[in-house]
Amino acid sequence: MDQQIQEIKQWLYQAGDKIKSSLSAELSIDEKSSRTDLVTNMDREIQNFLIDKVHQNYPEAKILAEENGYNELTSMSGEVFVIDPIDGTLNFVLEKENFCIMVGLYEEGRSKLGFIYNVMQDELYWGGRGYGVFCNEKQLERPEDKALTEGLIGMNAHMYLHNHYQAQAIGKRSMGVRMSGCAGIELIAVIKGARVAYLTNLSPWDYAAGCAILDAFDFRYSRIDGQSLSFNGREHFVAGTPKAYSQMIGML
Ligand code: 2AM
Ligand code: CA
Repeated sequence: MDQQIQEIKQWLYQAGDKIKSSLSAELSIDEKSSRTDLVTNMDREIQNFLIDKVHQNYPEAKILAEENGYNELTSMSGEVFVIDPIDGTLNFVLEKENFCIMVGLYEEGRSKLGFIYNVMQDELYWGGRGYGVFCNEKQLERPEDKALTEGLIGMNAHMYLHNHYQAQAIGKRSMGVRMSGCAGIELIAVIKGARVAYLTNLSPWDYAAGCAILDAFDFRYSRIDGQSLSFNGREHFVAGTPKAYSQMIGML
């Protein structure tokens, strides 16, 4: 297992180096469902790189990933690598920072390991049940179980603007609302104790790695109705410290 962790960390550092060395080159950008839903040549290149690594090292494993027709699986049985090659593609294109590479490893639908690499900060957060949580080589303490009223909440801008699921009342009850445009960065903030919760609308590759890390701390996450995530299509998503999560589920 330790060898597996080192191996996957190396894939992510290598993928990050590819992105960093491409930053001065011109990007090829395509629209997917709308003018704000983009895919670049780097999303595709990084996904292909990570898929090749999985195929070479884990030929039996299944892959669920955002681009190139890998975005659906009929079931989460067996060993599954869930990959988001660039999480926060709009930030990548417009800011050249505040984006992550994410890999989650699941076995029979249960989280095993999660990796979220904030490339420009050179911070690789990883962990899993029984392993604890680390940033690069440094082990992190489990953050204090703070209530919603005691901390900041990350939120999806669209949900806050349109007050979906009482998002504005939830924001008011917290110490303040924050929006980064990158699910990985929001989930890292919860893992570090910088925020107490995250309320949004996500696809499986946006939440798989973060949820595996949250499991190491026994923090909570689910669909907004409290049901388990399906790993199939976009879902309204809530995560947080046990206290903040229960308060939010009571309000949603
Ligand atoms: P992505 O960059 O990998 O698409 C932005 O609020 C966050 O939500 C990002 O992590 C983004 O991931 C995710 N997201 C998922 N589906 C989205 C969509 N259709 N439009 C915008 N962001 C989306
Ligand atoms: Ca993505």
